[in-house]
Amino acid sequence: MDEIGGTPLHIDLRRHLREHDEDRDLTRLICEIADASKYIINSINTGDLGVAGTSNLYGEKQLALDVLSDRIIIKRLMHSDVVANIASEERDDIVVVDADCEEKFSVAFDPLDGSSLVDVNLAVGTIVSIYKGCNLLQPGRNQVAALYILYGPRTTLVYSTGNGVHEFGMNSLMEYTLNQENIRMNDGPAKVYSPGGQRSQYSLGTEKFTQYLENGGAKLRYSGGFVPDINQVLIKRSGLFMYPHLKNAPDGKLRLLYELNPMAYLIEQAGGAASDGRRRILDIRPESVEDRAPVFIGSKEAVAMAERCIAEFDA
Ligand code: FDP
Repeated sequence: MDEIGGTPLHIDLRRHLREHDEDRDLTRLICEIADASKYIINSINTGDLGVAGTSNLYGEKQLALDVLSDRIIIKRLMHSDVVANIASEERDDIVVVDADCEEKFSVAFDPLDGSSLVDVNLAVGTIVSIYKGCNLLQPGRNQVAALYILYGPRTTLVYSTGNGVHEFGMNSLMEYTLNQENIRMNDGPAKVYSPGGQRSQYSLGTEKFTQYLENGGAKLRYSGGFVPDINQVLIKRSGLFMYPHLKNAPDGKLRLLYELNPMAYLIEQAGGAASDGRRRILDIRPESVEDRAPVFIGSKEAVAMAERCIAEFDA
């Protein structure tokens, strides 16, 4: 951070993107999403928490806040002039903004992940995945950027465009200023773990892996929200989140396009790993926007051990 006369000159998100020579349109797109988050925060703080009366593709009840957050982001994306196709976890169909798409970006996003936590006032977040061109159904390794915004006691934004992972905090003027750049995860065993799903439904491989984590001294720290749980792994530089394949849900719960790909991109950029238990998340080719996959994500060592346990016990 620059110093002028001893006063730190904070680097805001736009300046950070510019200084990293990011494509002008990509800078614009990321800043539009950052701007949209200000309205989402306002809605979280003041909005209607009641059920909207509609359900999404997966038959889940939508809270009014999900619908609102989706509309806020879609509107910004549609008017950004740099977006071709949009997939939102809250919509059944892809929104085509511009058929002339080669030079534009396509965006998949979960406007308010962890919405079942809204009524109990726990942390929730927005997750965004960005591709160049029109195609949203391609392996996550082709993403050109990913980011999440965590609405916790503080609001933070974490992004990567393939040149490291950077964290920003929202200040009192509602600007995102740099907290830390080039976040790198530590080598070594996971210090915390966040296990999604019911343990009675775990496969033998996942059960053995859980025992390995516990015997290694990892502490259970599960918030119930994917964004805060991943943020914990990243900011603590160590840890493991899983939502594994379950006996009653072989594909787990989380969605590849909206949740797993962007988080896998960010965690890999920070030196971690993400696997469905057998393959790298970013190598999975999605067949539809609804695809789900099991996930083991975080410290490399722990993810490798999860794969070993699954190969040995879940054959
Ligand atoms: P939610 O249903 O509240 O939106 O994929 C969404 C998610 O929350 C994640 O944020 C969270 O990690 C997971 O589901 C929690 O699932 P369980 O309800 O099965 O614990």
